[in-house]
Amino acid sequence: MTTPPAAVPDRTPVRDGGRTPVWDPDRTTGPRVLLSSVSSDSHTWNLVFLQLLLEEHGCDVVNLGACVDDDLLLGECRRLGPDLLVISTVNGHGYLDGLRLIGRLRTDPLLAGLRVVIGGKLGVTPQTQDSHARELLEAGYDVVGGGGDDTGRLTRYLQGLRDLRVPALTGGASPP
Ligand code: B12
Repeated sequence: MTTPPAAVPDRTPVRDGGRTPVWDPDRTTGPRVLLSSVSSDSHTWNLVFLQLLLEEHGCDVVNLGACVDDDLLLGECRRLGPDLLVISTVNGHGYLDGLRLIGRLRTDPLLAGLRVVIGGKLGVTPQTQDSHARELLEAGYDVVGGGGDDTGRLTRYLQGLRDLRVPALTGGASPP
């Protein structure tokens, strides 16, 4: 007799009338992460990579995609109320876009306390990566990843967010 495979929670965000996705409270189990790029950046594989990485670490991800205008991003943060916002940017303008964005987030009464991480290729030369990262941290980001594949900082930060949601019951067992 073969053992049936363990039930895997369905983490797919549901659609809100065909528009952008929303989290279904019955299916959300991990930290809710809103993933986005900045307004100038059209790269997308970075976002695909990060979505998979975040999901592998138990997060429920809504991915807004590339070239996301600041107003749209702030609106989605207010509407969805994520536990964490992750910004990915690689086109070299991330430093400037990122500074503008965090300024708006930290001065918005509803979003000032939101956890925000940014990473990717922040500027156009590797030499300025560290100074850009310092400035972004001082401007209000909680974590800044930079210099290419710097996902370790993000995954270490995620460890601390693990307990933000109650784990879903996947079997028939009663809770103790
Ligand atoms: C494919 C590509 C494109 C495609 C994108 C197609 C698509 N659908 O995505 C096209 C042709 C459209 C494109 C356009 C441009 N591109 Co381009 N592109 C690339 C290329 C070759 C690969 C990018 C990629 O897909 N990588 C795969 C993903 C998985 O890796 P990644 O993006 O590097 O992300 C990793 C890390 O950065 C990190 N990371 C990313 N985000 C985050 C976030 C956090 C929080 C953390 C912790 C880590 C993290 O983790 C990821 C995995 O390791 C790179 C060069 C290269 N080899 O990297 C140039 C590159 C990114 N492009 C570049 C440029 C300049 C442009 C253009 C401005 C060119 C132009 N003059 O028009 C435009 C951008 C237009 C715009 N408005 O943004 C530059 C950026 C320069 C810089 N930052 O120093 C690069 C580096 C090429 C170069 N060496 O000059 N590009």
